[in-house]
Amino acid sequence: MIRIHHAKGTRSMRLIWLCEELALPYELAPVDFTPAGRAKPEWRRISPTGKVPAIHDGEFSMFESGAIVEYLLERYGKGRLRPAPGTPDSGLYLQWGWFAEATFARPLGDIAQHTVVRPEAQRIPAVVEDAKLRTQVCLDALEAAVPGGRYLLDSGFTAADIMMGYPVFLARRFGVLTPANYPNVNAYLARLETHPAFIKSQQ
Ligand SMILES: N[C@@H](CCC(=O)N[C@@H](CS)C(=O)NCC(=O)O)C(=O)O
Repeated sequence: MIRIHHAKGTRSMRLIWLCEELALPYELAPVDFTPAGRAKPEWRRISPTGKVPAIHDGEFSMFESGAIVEYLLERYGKGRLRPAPGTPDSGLYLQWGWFAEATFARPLGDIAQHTVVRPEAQRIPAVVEDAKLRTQVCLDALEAAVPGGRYLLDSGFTAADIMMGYPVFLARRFGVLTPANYPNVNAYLARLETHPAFIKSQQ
């Protein structure tokens, strides 16, 4: 049984979403997402930097949401939700999955740190303003990639869309994506939100 260490509204939603799409059985282990909870030695043994998510798959445990997505696909995917390795489509799949976490989620992480995660005395408003500009550059890139709200790959929905759903969702939560800007990204998010597996991931 896969155990997903989960806190609502965090990247653990990617793993719930993936397991739901693949119809994999899983259970949720709630994480205490307070600063004290993330610092607890028992949580640091599972996630050394205290971040969410992590999983257990039997006795095996790992952290980093994108790596967990790939591991679950390798182990249980049976070729679903990702193109065949070594193909150009696989290159695009990797490009967008990495972009979602390594590029797009970075400024959003800065906004999160300086609006909700850190104690108020440690928040720097100028960091938030700069991070919003960097988020817009990523939204510009995505706007061009999902005309009419299509999925990232011509072949259809893949786990790259699961990776991307999280920063798009955060961009909306932080008010950088609004109903009035980025029509293609809004249509893309609306499309993702029709997935029953996405709805389950919001628990
Ligand atoms: N690259 C990591 C990022 C993990 C991450 O930053 N998680 C956030 C929640 S979505 C977190 O735990 N933030 C608290 C912190 O930074 O201490 C991943 O994809 O798992």
